[in-house]
Amino acid sequence: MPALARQSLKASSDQSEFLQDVLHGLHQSPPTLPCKYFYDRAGSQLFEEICRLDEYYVTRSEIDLLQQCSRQIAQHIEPSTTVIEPGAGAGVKAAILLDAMPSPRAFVPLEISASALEEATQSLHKHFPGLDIHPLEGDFTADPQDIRSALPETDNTLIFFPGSTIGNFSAPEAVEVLGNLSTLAGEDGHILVGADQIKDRQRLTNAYDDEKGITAEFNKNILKRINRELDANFDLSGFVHRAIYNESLDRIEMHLVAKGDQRVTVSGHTFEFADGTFIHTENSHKYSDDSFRRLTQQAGLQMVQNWSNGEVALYLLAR
Ligand code: AVJ
Repeated sequence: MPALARQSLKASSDQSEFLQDVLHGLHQSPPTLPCKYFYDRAGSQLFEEICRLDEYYVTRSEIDLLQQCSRQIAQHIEPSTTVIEPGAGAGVKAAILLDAMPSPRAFVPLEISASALEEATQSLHKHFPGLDIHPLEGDFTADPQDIRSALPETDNTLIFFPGSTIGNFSAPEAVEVLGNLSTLAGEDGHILVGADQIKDRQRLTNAYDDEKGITAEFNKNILKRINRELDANFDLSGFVHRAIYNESLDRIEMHLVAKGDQRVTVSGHTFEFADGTFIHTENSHKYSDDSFRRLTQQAGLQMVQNWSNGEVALYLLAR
């Protein structure tokens, strides 16, 4: 019987850390909320819905690409490799990769959303009944040593980081994330990263401002969560979703724009948002091969091979 009992990394979904992050963010200029807090149960479900939208090409396109190149990827990977997937979501992409690998040693989904973690574990266990699965509840920005010590011993490690999650980070942060993943991968380890590519501006903004308003609901869900978990009183009808493409920084920015003056208390701390000002909730950076290669180099990693279908790219990196 594979190990299905989930382990937790210390302080991963700690309430006081959530409050600290929110207060700190709202004191910035412009006020900011960390996008990792999008993913409570409702937020994770809304994100799954986003992935099925016509406008949101990212997930479909990456699954397509992965199906096309998983055999080639697997050729670079030793037998008996442990695959660690930070932010595993529902585990659909991992299944494609694991299917192409000769004899994976174990799979470790690492997730801040307990419900998504549960779903990934169940579905992968069904697909691969013989595979050791070690679900780990926590934040992939945690100390790589802490993550390692919660895992079984392994010779080879592949860190699977698809979905353009890296896009949430600014260049210096992304370099730090890649550095942490490199430490987590260990000596002979590999990292497979998915990144979204720069493309037509209208397609980009449509992907983050869909017709049905699911992305708007996803964006506002963070306010709902703060109201519920941090004793706050955001008026949800007082903020409007906005997605803009920042050309100079090659990123989509998601904002919540105040409609009329807003006054909000969060656990006794008062914040004012004047009409038309906004809370910055997410960045989603888009890359060219050149800009991604620069990140890789700054993190001290080698690019082993890369694949693209003209929409999204996969980069196989090694130390
Ligand atoms: C999960 C970070 C890859 O940036 O495309 C989707 C999140 N936000 N729609 C992205 C997201 C709005 C998504 N990532």
